[in-house]
Amino acid sequence: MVQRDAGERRIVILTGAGISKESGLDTFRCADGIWSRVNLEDVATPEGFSRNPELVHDFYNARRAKLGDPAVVPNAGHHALARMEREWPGDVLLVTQNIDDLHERAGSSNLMHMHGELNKARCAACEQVVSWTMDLSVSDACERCGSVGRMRPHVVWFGEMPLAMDVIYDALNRCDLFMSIGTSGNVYPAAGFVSHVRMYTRAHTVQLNLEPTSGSTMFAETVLGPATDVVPAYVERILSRGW
Ligand code: BJW
Repeated sequence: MVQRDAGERRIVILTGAGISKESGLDTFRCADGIWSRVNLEDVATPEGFSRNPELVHDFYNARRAKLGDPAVVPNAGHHALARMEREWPGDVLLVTQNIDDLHERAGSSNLMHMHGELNKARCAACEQVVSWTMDLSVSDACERCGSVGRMRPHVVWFGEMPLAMDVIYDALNRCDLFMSIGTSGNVYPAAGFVSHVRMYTRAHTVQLNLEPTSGSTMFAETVLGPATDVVPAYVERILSRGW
């Protein structure tokens, strides 16, 4: 195999709810996680939104308000990934399943929100996406087409197509290192990225997570621990001596 120097070596990083846990945001599938309190079919499917849009708005309004809490700030894991993007000489693409904006606030800019963004809303009638930091309600009107009651959170629910998949698969196909951080690997297509990378590239694959997951054996390397410890340490290792 032709070895490429560091300036040509590409990194793709996938993050999930675990990286934001120590910033005060809940994960989904931990014992005290979001799905232990609400029924995902009610709040995270298009059918749930059609049945009861007020309930879905309440759910996302509460999470948007929590994200706006001054105590919720990026942690050492987010900052380490921003450092990786700044200091690694090759391409670094950060793909997050999270709808929070903690990666941006830490300074990451080459970033794809594959499950959408909490601080945006979308008109279901005309598909216009707008910045939205207040509560959303069924009486809000679209500023572009004027439809009332069609504004929804700009998030990807079960049965909907995740965003930017062409850009993401293109990066996965060309990467030399794939890192998966703070995700249980329960939700596809993100859960399938590691097997895709192993099938189509010779990239090194590493999982950084609090605990083993059902997909841990798919990774060449697993590092267990809280994101605020293991992510800065791993980034330091990559920047000082590669993988
Ligand atoms: C720490 C830590 C610390 C804790 N430090 N770590 C079979 C094959 C392929 C697809 C499917 C299939 N069967 C069904 C599907 C489709 C479905 C799916 O995957 N279902 C599964 C339940 C099986 N997928 C979809 O529908 C997706 N779309 C799709 O496939 O499109 C193609 C298509 C469309 C239509 C027809 C046919 C094909 C869309 C998925 C949308 C997911 N949406 C959600 C909610 C919206 C956003 C929001 O409200 O926030 O996204 S669900 C929820 O799960 C959220 C998350 O982004 C996502 C992933 O969760 P994540 O991040 O992994 O969190 P957790 O809680 O699960 O894990 C946290 C981890 O962190 C744990 O492991 C902890 O240990 C760890 N941790 N503290 C480090 N301090």
